[in-house]
Amino acid sequence: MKKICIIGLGYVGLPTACILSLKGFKVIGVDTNSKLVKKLNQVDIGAIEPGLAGLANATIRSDRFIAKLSPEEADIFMICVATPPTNDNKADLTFVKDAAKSISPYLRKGNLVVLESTVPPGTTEEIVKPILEKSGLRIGGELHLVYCPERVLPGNILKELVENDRIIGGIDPESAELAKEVYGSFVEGEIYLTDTTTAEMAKLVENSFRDVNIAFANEVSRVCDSLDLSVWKVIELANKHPRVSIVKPGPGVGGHCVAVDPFFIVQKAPDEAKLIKTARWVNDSMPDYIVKKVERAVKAAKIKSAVIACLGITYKAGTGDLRRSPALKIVRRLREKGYTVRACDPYVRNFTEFPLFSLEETVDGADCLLLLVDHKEFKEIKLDALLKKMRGSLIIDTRGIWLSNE
Ligand code: SAJ
Repeated sequence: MKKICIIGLGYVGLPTACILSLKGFKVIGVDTNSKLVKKLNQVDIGAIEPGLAGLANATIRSDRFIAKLSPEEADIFMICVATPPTNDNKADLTFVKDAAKSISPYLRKGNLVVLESTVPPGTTEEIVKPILEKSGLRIGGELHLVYCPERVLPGNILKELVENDRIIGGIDPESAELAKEVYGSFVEGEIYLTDTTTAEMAKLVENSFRDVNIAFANEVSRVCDSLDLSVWKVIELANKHPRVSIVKPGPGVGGHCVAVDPFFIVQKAPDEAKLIKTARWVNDSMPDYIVKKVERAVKAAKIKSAVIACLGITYKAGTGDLRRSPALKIVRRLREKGYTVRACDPYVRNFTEFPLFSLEETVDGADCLLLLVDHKEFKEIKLDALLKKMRGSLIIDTRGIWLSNE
């Protein structure tokens, strides 16, 4: 039985650990978060991702997956740690470097090291490789090294981990082939082999593509507002063209991937990545734009001491994840501006920053209904029913769940 040591048990490392242990590998999961390690080994893990907690608890019980605070010898090492942006939107590679250093003493001839974390192009070759070389092993030959970016969509991770195609960038072709065998044990999609830097760039380009497309939709939305047109109608009609497929505008882009990764391209090629940088600006400025839209609407309706009902605070539909949530930013700013703001979200638990209400309490007596997240629970509600409970009739539907049908 091959042994895999996975460094970082976050939203990618943990499901990957579970799936690999299901496929017959002996998995050692390593994380510096002692609470998480303890909870995992006590079969008591909770997770936002649907199905993950149950799967983790079941695999821990099977004894083929144990969680630890530090690495140990293995056949394969996978680095799945976070690469958060710094204050000036550069990739903070501290966790990647620490992970590479932490496995170095345990590396043996013939081992495979995989980096999955999202990183600027060149990181595997220029940063990880020199750290691993300190083990005394020759990279490519004695120690195999690849970059294999994760591609899973939060909210659908367990399915996408298995079904999505994967890219493996090898430091040499032999490393890539070895990694293909490992990923081939659970990936049902195609596996494409390339070099490390191309694979790193492909990952960043995927999320930048999404960001630029959403920025285009958001810009169209702002233009339509200025021309007093319904963006939903305009996009619906434009999308009838056989080669046009505009995504949905919204209150901005959140989460820890699409809102961050494009900056890693800008970091590497600031003079060339103009469109990518502008898209980030467009999407990051959406929360402020929505707040101004609310202010304008309230002023135009001559409402004094407006009560604003905010539906949803998560970064996107169907999750309780609040990271970089544009909806949460909007609620915070409206509160700072002195409005009476009531917010609800059926997916958020243990939130302490401000009180959350039930949907009924949120809309009861409100002047303005501000839809921020297109959770299915909100989509199922009839707008008329909500309006009856309100004092006023202002509606700002940033996700088009009601207004797109007008
Ligand atoms: N959003 C819109 N309009 C849309 C689609 C999304 O405003 O039409 C917003 C969402 O509300 C959210 C943000 O964009 O705030 C990002 O959501 P998302 O569902 O597009 O993506 P993430 O961040 O949850 O996951 C992305 C995925 N990347 C792509 O689809 C290219 C996923 O496959 C990646 O694995 C993940 O980033 C990652 O970890 O990099």
